[in-house]
Amino acid sequence: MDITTSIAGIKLKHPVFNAAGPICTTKEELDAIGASAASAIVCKTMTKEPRKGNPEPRYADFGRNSINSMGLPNPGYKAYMALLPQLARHEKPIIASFIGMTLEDSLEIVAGLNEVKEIAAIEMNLSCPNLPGKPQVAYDFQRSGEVLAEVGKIIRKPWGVKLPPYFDEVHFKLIADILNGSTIQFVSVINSPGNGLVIDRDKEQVAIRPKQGFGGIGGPAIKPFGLANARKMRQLLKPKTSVVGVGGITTGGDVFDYILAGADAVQVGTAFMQEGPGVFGRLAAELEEVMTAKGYSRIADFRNKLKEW
Ligand code: RRO
Repeated sequence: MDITTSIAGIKLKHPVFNAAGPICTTKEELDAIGASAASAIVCKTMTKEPRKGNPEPRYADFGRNSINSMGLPNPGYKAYMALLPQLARHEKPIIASFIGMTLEDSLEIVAGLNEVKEIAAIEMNLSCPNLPGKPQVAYDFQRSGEVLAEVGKIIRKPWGVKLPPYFDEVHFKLIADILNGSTIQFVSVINSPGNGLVIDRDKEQVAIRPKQGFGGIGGPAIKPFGLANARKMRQLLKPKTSVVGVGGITTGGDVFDYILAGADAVQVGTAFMQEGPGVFGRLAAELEEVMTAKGYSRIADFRNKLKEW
């Protein structure tokens, strides 16, 4: 059995690693991912300045799903420039996630990350749903094109973007055209669909405090949208652009589905939050079980081979 894969030319032992977001902010948290079976380490999306994030409670589970409005708590990019090299001993690719509040911020962060040799790739987050008063850049197609062009001029690492879900055929094509005109080598789809609402019925209250209870949704509830966006990106992007599927993965069967739909690898958010770092090894082992049952011995045997009627 060979479940190796690659994204943006970077080899991975298997397709399963963590999504930027849950429990990947501090050195201890990142070391725990390094020590786990995850095939890569992604850090919490970093900003130019350190941020405390939104007021608590800002994360809640509902069944196997989640709602969050963390508001980007992180120690800032300079702290990660010092911290990420310390993860090199885990001998797996380190992926730095960042977001700029302005284009100037993005360029400053990228200039810094360029200098850190231990960073294998950079994921630019265009889709944080939880900043009060700040729309998601990826829903503004013109601005997305401008940011991709300007960052593309200076970035010196393999890089990609984290996108929100799109729900309209026209929007899939618009964003794909912009991405195909950029220098990105991978997309991660999807970020948590924004502005969901979860209610605690006993308390007759919203589940989280920020933004009147509105937040990004994770878990199996969003898997059909994650799958659809991964598939559309695979169909519309240049073949050499890698697709990383994210959204609602809780079993090896879910990993299989994403790869069948065209993903090269997958990231896990809510299930990692709920289960801890053991989730990565469990999902990789379960993927092997699904492949064995189906008679497949390599990822390429079924990647992007989803049948239509
Ligand atoms: O920190 C957050 O509130 C957050 C971010 Br940056 C993101 O990209 N996605 C999300 O669900 N939460």
